[in-house]
Amino acid sequence: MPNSLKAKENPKKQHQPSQLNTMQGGIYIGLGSNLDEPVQQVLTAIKHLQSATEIHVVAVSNLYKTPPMGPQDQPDYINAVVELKTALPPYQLLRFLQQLENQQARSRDTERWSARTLDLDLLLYADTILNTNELTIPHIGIKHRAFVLYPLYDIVHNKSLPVIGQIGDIIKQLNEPQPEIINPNKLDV
Ligand code: A4P
Ligand code: MG
Repeated sequence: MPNSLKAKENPKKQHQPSQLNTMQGGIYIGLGSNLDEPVQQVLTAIKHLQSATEIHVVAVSNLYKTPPMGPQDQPDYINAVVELKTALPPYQLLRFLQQLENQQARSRDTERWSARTLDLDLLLYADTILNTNELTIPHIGIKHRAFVLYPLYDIVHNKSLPVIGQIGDIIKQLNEPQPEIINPNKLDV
């Protein structure tokens, strides 16, 4: 499987080692878009994460073109996963992600799993387990979705993740082909 892209930090924002030490690591965010130039939507969201003061982006996966889960009368998605460190606790991070979705014109008055400009899912927050309406961690879909597992594998490889286990093993059990990797320079999706 392919290597992940190197995280490019915003040169204007540099975290001091002392700040990084106080941030929680092992946090993974799933990004998805299938409206209004999805590749650009995902790249813009990654840039916003990279420039947020409270967030340090550790790694970025490849971008994948994936068939829609849910209603089939919608375009293919672009999906990716980002690994973070952050000073934000889980609910504050969720609210921050929802603000980013809103900034990128995310509409919420639509059918479940319908097309969207940007979806940011909090997949894992270290070894935290939460089961509330507002926030479920680990995200409920991780183990069943090729569009989450393949980009996650780009970043974690064979490392065992808390609560979830080894992504390579889960991918083998899922038995779905690797989605197509989209080079960000190729914008014809
Ligand atoms: N919520 C609970 N836990 C979480 C979490 N871990 N991360 C709550 C993010 N949100 C979480 O989310 C609905 C509610 O889930 C929020 O109010 C939040 O408090 P939403 O983003 O507003 O709505 P949604 O995304 O339409 O709903 P849902 O059920 O979360 O959908 P998914 O699981 O995000 O799936 N096909 C492909 N190929 N690629 C995709 O990325 N994505 C979806 C959406 C459907 N089909 C797809 C893809
Ligand atoms: Mg969602």
